Amino acid sequence: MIELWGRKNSNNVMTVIWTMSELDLKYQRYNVGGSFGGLDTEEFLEMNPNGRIPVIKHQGKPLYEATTIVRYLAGIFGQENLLPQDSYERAVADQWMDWFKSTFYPAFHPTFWGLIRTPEDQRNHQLIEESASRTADLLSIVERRLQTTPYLAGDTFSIGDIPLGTCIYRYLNLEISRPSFPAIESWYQKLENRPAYQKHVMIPFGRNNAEWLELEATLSSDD
Ligand SMILES: N[C@@H](CCC(=O)N[C@@H](CS)C(=O)NCC(=O)O)C(=O)O
Repeated sequence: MIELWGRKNSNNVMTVIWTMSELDLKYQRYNVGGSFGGLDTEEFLEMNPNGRIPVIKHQGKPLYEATTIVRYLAGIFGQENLLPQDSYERAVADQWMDWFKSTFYPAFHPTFWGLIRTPEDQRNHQLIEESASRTADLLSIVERRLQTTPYLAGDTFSIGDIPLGTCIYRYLNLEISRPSFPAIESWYQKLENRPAYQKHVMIPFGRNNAEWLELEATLSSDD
């Protein structure tokens, strides 16, 4: 049985839960992080000295970094569905995961954090605007890619779609102005049809920090 540490409203945790659900894996999840705390205990820091979620333990061995966990689980359990068999296509899936982490997420994070995780009177509006504008620029790269292939790595859904897929739900459901991205919308509709995405990613996050915290308080440790 795989163990997973992390509150399920964290996008990095969702990335792992969505993957495990696509792979039909059984797991035990512990609610830690955010208002649940628990990231600064000796026991947790021994698994992840960064004090961050998600962390998994598989066969008693800990692993952290969401995309690393996704690659690991897909490598063991996802040969036929999540992991492209063609070496080039597999590398393209990896490329989009790395791009998400190194380029997209740092650009998008201030938008989400500013609007949803920061009380209104403490918001840095200029930072939010710059982040939203940079995010839209980066999504135009994704838009061009998805005009040529149905999924990021090619013809089929793969691990390459998962990290950006978690954030795209949030991006498209934030109260911000967005350029039109028809190819991204059509990719998102395909994700929306996946039961694992509906259950684990399409989770309401509220319209502000107060609503976020209210929703977080209702999160159970059941999946
Ligand atoms: N690079 C790490 C980032 C992990 C991370 O920053 N996780 C956030 C949640 S998305 C966290 O632990 N925040 C502290 C908290 O939840 O209390 C990864 O990709 O897994």
